[in-house]
Amino acid sequence: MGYKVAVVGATGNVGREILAILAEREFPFDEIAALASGRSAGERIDIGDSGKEVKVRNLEHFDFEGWDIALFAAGSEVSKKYAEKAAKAGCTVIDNSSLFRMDPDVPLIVPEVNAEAIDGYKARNIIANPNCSTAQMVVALKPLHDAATIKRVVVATYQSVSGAGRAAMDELFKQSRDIFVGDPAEPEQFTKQIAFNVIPHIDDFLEDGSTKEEWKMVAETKKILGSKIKVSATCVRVPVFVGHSEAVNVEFAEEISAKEAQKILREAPGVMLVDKREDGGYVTPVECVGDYATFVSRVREDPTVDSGLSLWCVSDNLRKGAALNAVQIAELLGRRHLQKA
Ligand code: 11C
Repeated sequence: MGYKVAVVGATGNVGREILAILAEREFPFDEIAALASGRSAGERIDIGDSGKEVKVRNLEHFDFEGWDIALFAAGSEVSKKYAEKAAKAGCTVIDNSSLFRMDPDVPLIVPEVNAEAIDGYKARNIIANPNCSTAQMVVALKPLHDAATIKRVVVATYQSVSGAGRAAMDELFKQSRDIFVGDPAEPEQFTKQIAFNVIPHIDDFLEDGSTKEEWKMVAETKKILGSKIKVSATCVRVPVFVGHSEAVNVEFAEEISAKEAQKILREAPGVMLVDKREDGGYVTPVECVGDYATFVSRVREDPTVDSGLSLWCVSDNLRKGAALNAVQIAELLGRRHLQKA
């Protein structure tokens, strides 16, 4: 007997990846409900490359009772309206939005990093998935934190447009073409031209001059790795379709050399170290698309502090940053709490 799994936002970037990954990883489901707004209801949608498809159902009229797990990937507004309803009906919610992440009664989980924290999910029957930029960074940092205790992280991100949704991907495509052929290219999804440019602004501005995306990286990293870690983040949108990159500088309490860090990262769960210190001996976003790993490259000592390292990490933001992590949470939930005979 398998699980009855609902995917909310099934027609979006992350929803489609969730369906693909459920199939790829042979998640033991008996039935999948692909849920979306009334506009998409009735369409047929592929369950990845499995050869199976499912009819999209209208979320508004869906009854979550009798369903085991709901993976929400339709943004905070939809989660606000339906996640608690699903959780109260007995269906455990794994939510991709930022809505519940900082709720003390909702575990924020990256399975390679803080699997044990999932045990607190029963308070609300909801588990939160972190922001994509946070997820890949904590996968890379956790084994180094265990080895030498991280004091401070300074990170600059290079985030792909897929993080902003399908319309943002279309805008990068269309704008690139328009600029190439000399047509006017007005920004719609972004505040400035994204093609052949970079934009140091993701999500809303906060009073202190940082953005909400930067705040998420700070607050979520503390919740997952420990509140003593100081984080300073600058989040930047770049003209890449899929794959977020991060330049990370880390200061440690104890000594750790680049060689030791490479050895640790080579063995770390969820990490793929590609660090050849030669032309092309590092990973770029186009190479990580469709993969599960967080790729780490360019590990080197930072001589400006007592014990510091700099590194580069790259991951598929729609996978480890969202859909894959959500499915891994569902697998963890199944192993620890929702066993099926
Ligand atoms: C982006 N990281 O790249 C965002 C997308 O809090 O889950 C995910 C936003 C979130 O635009």
